[in-house]
Amino acid sequence: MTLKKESVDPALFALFTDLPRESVVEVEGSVHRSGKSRRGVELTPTSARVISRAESPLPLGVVDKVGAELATRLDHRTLDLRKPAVRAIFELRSSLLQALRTAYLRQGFLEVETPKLLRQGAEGGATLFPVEYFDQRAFLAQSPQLYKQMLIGAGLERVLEIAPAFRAEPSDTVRHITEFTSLDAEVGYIEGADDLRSILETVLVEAFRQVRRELEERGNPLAGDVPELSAPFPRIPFSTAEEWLGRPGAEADLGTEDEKAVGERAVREFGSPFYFIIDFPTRVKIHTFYAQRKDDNPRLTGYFDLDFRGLEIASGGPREHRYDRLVENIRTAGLDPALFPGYLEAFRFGMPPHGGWGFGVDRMVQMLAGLPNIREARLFPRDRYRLDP
Ligand code: AMO
Repeated sequence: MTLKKESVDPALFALFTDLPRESVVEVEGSVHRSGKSRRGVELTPTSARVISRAESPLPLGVVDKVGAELATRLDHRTLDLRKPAVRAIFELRSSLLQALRTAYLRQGFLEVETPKLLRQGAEGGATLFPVEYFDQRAFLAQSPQLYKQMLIGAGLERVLEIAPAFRAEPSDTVRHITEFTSLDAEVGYIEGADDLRSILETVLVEAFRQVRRELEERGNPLAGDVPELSAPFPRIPFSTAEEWLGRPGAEADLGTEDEKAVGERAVREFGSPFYFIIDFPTRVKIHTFYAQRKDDNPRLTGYFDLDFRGLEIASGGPREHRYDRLVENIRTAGLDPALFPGYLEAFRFGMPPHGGWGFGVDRMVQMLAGLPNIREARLFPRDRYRLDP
């Protein structure tokens, strides 16, 4: 809009100069081409109506170059989201979700929704959120793990769920939040973990191509950050990762710094942003009672992580589909099989070999958009301290 004092009605000129930034106005006027404006057109107003006058001062600048602290930005998120650079992240997120969904459906997956109010968790007691459920105690779902497996027992063969998952993560890190979006897949009649990995690769190669194309069409500045992928992704045995870390045979899970160090080496050696860490030892996955142990080497599971440039994005593997061994695994994990009646029943009346994975959408957006903190990848993030807005 051009506001030259000499070409605009004085009352209108006064209205605009007095109007606080970010107010909503309806303007009428004449539009003409202009080489000076960014959009190539300028508007000379003839009348204006203030629809919503913004309060002043703003708690957070929208057009200012000066960066605000993340906490301030999240406290005033509706203003923060007006910034084009922030909006670009959520265009990427929307495009990624859509592209992943399309790619999975093309592979024959059925999209499902499972309960988020549960009697029992699947991912360990430490991160369960209890909920008062009338006169019973329930928990928020940490993952759809048990239900996606039950649906394989129901004969659905390939299921996909994109839904919130809740974890009472007490630690304040840049890669953990208490409410995240998990993309879960489960596949029946598999022969081994490679069947799972090859579906995951195919889906990601296709989805990334689509996201990049869409963002380019929209002129989104993040388009160039979406890499062209090629399958297969490198596979690094867990034991090799431990050798790289200088602690062969330690059989301890990889911490944040370990993942980063392995990531640097993997990307350098293989030149692929994605790589699998395969064959996790049983000792590392002991709490994951549903993970199948290898028959020929019970010290190993066929479990894998999928990492992207040093951050775990997904994890999964073949499940234990044999009832007796599953019950034994539940006991070994220190749990009572009686806590899982509905789940275990699904294994008593015909359950094919199956497996799947959980994929963290927020971490993927964080990495693609180059965000230092996972909170920036969600519109209204939740963490140990943040419940508002
Ligand atoms: P896991 O616990 O490894 O596996 O979770 C799968 C993926 O979900 C993401 N994720 C998180 N993202 C943000 N904040 C968190 N607090 C958080 N916790 C997990 C990560 C992780 O790789 N049931 C299994 C999956 C399976 O075997 O199918 C599971 O939940 O990106």
